[in-house]
Amino acid sequence: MQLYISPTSPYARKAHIMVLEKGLAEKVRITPLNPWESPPELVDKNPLSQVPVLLLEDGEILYDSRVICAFLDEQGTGPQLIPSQGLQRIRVLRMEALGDGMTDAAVNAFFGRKDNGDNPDTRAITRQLNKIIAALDVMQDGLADFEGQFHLGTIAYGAALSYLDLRYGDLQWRGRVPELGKWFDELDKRPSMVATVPVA
Ligand SMILES: N[C@@H](CCC(=O)N[C@@H](CS)C(=O)NCC(=O)O)C(=O)O
Repeated sequence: MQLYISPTSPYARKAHIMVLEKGLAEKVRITPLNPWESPPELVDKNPLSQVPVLLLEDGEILYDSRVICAFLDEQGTGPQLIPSQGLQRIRVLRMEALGDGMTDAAVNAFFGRKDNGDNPDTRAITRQLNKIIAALDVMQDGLADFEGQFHLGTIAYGAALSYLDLRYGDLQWRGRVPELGKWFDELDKRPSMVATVPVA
């Protein structure tokens, strides 16, 4: 299999972490590229020109990190990272939605700032930053429910929080949610996290 990523993408990082945690490193070739340049190699596989994309052995193509993570959880040898059923499953998927949603807001704000140079749309950017802050509060409020666990929900939180460190050092999010910060700093020591640290 072949996994297309970009080294800074938190969505692609979720998929890459799943590969490592499921013991699939030998079976998946990691291919970094820049999705923002719409390389034909990527657009041929995903009309949205987004990473991650997973190319299967039989030529089938999967895109969107949620689809890819669900697929990878059924492969390999590592522990199951998405519960099969019930409220447990739904709660993990809701955590994934919140982590990904916080990433969406962070990516939008980052490019809103970068692409508009001296003339950023501050109202739109503030709206995205407010989403990030509200999401941080909800993550910390739910800490007792997921502390000590490891699954796709915590992977999504980890990828999103790490992206804040990468793009929003000035936000100093740990000052607002210190308990969440401590939890993340422990998670961040996991070999699959260390092996996938984003490189700007
Ligand atoms: N919902 C998608 C989002 C993927 C996404 O937005 N990836 C970004 C990288 S951070 C990308 O490839 N952007 C390029 C573009 O939108 O043109 C997922 O979870 O995979």
